[in-house]
Amino acid sequence: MSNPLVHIQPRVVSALKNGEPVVALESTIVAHGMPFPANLENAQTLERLVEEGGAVPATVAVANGQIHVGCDADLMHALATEKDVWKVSRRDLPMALAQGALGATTVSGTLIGAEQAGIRVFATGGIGGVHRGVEMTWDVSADLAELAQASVAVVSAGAKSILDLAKTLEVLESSGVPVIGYQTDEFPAFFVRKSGLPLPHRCDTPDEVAQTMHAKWQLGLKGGFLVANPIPEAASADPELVERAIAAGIESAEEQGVYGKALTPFLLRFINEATEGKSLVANRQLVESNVSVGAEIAVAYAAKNRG
Ligand code: PSU
Ligand code: MN
Repeated sequence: MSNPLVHIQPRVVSALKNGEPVVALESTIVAHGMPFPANLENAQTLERLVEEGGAVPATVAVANGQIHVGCDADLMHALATEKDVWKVSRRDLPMALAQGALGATTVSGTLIGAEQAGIRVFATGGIGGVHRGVEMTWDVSADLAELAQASVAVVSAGAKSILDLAKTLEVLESSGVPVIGYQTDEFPAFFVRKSGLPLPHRCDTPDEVAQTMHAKWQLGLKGGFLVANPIPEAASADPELVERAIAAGIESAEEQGVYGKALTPFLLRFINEATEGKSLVANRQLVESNVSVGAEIAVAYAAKNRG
């Protein structure tokens, strides 16, 4: 039942066929989330961490008219270095495929690739959500709608406070996406472990998460999970430094008239520069932590499905 528009790497195909754990990774983080060469090093480290955790990595991207579930070294290098790599969310996917564009998938685009392939776990840094000032802009990331329909658990460090975190949680509740605090009772705020926003659900082990995934999908409920894993204590950034950078970034975006799909990459770049790379170090460490947790969850879920 393979779809000609979805190219799944052979080792991913065989892992899925054998019920072995696979972890999807996004490529927007490579093309638009970090500068070169940190982005390429990070992508390679993440794939290695998935392997060390006993799972098969599958970085999702778009190239030559297909969604690639699993990127080879050449494609990864192109994503990390080429100018004009498309940022591909659900909206952009048809045009990117039709035009044979080189595209980096956001959380929403990656969820589509993961679901097409049958991958149940996806690890990333931070998801998109409801932007601050939504009353004026109506800017709500397609990531939230996709989380409501793709049956995949996304491990992230919560979301950056470039977003309105409280409203982001409200939308997730409305659309029935469980947000699971991983070893925490609070929604983490990306660079920092706490946001002050309590979460109703908490799991302390990969097994508990796997059990919850199993319960949702065995019941036949469609849609995903957000597993919120706080940044490791030692990596967490100075909250004031970050908050100042974010506020300045939002102001600068307004002044320059940056909006729509350009806004998030603009803010990510702005914050990296304003914190003189401090945020980039924290960013890399938190993604690594999420990927390791993602591999553990994928292993636990695969074991549950076999047993
Ligand atoms: N937030 C981050 N890092 C990221 C992104 C968001 O802290 O790299 C990326 C992800 O790919 C996410 C996308 O899916 O930005 C959301 O973009 P938008 O806000 O345009 O939906
Ligand atoms: Mn948006």
